Amino acid sequence: MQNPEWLTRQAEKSLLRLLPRLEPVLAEMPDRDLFISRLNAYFPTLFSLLHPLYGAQYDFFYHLEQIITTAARMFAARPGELKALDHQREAEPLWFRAENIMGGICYVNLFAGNLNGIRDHIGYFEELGLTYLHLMPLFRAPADHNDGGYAVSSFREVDSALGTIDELAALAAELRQHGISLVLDFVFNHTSDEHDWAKRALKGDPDYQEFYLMFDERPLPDEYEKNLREIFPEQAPGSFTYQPKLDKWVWTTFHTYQWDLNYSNPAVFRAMLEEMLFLANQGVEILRLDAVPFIWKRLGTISESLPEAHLIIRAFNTVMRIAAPALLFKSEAIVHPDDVASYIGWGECPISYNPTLMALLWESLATREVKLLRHSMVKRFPLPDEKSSWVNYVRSHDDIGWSFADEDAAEVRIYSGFDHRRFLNAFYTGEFPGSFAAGIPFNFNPHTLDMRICGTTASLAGLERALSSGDDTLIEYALRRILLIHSVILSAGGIPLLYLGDELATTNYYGYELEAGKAHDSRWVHRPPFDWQRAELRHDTSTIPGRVFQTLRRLIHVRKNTPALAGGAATFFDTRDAHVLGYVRNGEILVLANFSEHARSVRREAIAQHWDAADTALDLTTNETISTDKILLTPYQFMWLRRA
Ligand code: OTU
Repeated sequence: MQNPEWLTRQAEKSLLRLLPRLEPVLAEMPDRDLFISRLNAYFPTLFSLLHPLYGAQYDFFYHLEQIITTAARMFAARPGELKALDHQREAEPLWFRAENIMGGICYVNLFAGNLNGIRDHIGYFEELGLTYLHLMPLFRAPADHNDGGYAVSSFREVDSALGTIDELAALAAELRQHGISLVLDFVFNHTSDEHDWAKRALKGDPDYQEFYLMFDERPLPDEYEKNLREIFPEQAPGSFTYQPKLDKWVWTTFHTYQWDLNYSNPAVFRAMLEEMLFLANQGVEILRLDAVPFIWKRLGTISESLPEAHLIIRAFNTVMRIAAPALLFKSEAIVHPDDVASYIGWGECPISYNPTLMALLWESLATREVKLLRHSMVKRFPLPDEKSSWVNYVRSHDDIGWSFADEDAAEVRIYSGFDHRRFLNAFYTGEFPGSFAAGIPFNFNPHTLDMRICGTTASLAGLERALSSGDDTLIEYALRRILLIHSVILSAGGIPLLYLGDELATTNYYGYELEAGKAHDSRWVHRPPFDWQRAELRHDTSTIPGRVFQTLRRLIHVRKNTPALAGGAATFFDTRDAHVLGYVRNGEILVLANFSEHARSVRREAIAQHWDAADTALDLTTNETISTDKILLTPYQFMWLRRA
């Protein structure tokens, strides 16, 4: 590590050397002054991030020049409309923390066939109140094996079955006119083995072989593997794949056809920067950075969340501030909560999934106790940086992993995280006696006995089994569980993210077992084709989809019209009832949530320290006024209370 003054001096010198060399690009730029002023402002930071990564290479300055030239060219190509958005976001950088921000996520083909289909359904997004739409990977990818699009063959071409890149840009603009920001994945840890770079590498091009991590012999991969985690032990055991054409082993953290990029090569950083700016210039407002922990490797370590991974993301972010400042990063790290938090911040990823909350909502439904959820949130909900936000969700397109911290569990006298995870897996696969859930296993690892869970929200919450039992009480409980966990993500601080289809209480889709390319991956059980016939029932609250849809819609409406639900802070506290979660938002709204199928009550003494209770309060979720002396909660009831 160089000392800071030395770095500052080197940065100044480098910039002076760089500026004249940029002249050919700058000369064409009508708004060159803006670019230069941003470059002046951010170059020292960028230099201080890139130097520890690449400074020791003899041609560091060459790469620096390439990186800045890329930024300049992509800035020059940025459409005027998006430059206007840049100004707007710079003036209001914390727009994403507002109470009215509401997210939804879907696959283009499964939800609406293609990009034009998505356009046709903008009305549906508006009906729900969405302002943020995450379309899952929609780029060109191998036909059969593509990990649901997470094996990208071109970051510049939309899968031809879905549409074209121009249609994507047009869609982004149209969504924006409707107040909806487009969110896309940036799968930047790896490319598919059909990406042009991989193809060139396979043909023997040494420059492109340097884009990936390749090994001539097995001993080194073996040495690395001593410390690596297997992500898909069933479908893709190990972390390296032999390429007979090259007689080399290629690093493949995920599937054999997903080749990890080599970020120790600055040419990879530059090339991926260009792809990222290309997407920013199509009108994407938020990029979900996929699998952030894995982008840097070092022998003798687990090669996850190494310091260099942070430097790379920060460096990308800094270039965004120069060339496309409207763009924001969202991190996807489903790891120990300390590591999740390590990516969050204005200079790195201002937005992050909150997998700890997600997993512990399910943990609380299984145990009917909120102690681990409450304790973990007291410790971990506060954001490390004011200029950031959680994305709160109840499930995603991926499996559910029990990524809570064992030390948090021990602190609430759950002494074996291992045993607790085994219980949760038994519960959510329905094996545990009395379980309501109909989940299915994902990637059982016989060595570690680790396993994750798949299933739609409705099936995990008990609706599937309740419907087959025909028992009205069980059906009622299942619906209440679905609404309960959504009420938390809608009222805790951060962006609520709804997996589209869950608003209709969609149960598991077993048809995936018959579909080529899906059968081997049980995550497809919770990625059902969107059922538009079922959606028709949403207007009729006497139906199950109608009940869930209209209740969620109402909650979303309340959330969007309650400024006290903005921002990221929530004060979690002990309600003195083991089953009732409680937190206060911005000193104003008291949220209570009963995680059991029994009536519970919370006494005024338990809340008085945390919330200034009057004798009566208004429950914003029902518009009913209640007495705060002793607050009664029916099975699975939740309340958002404001002083009457
Ligand atoms: C992500 O998930 C995506 O969300 C998955 O759909 C992809 O298959 C995968 O990357 C590869 O691109 O392991 O089980 O800590 O846990 O990135 C899902 C991060 C995953 C990983 C996460 C990964």
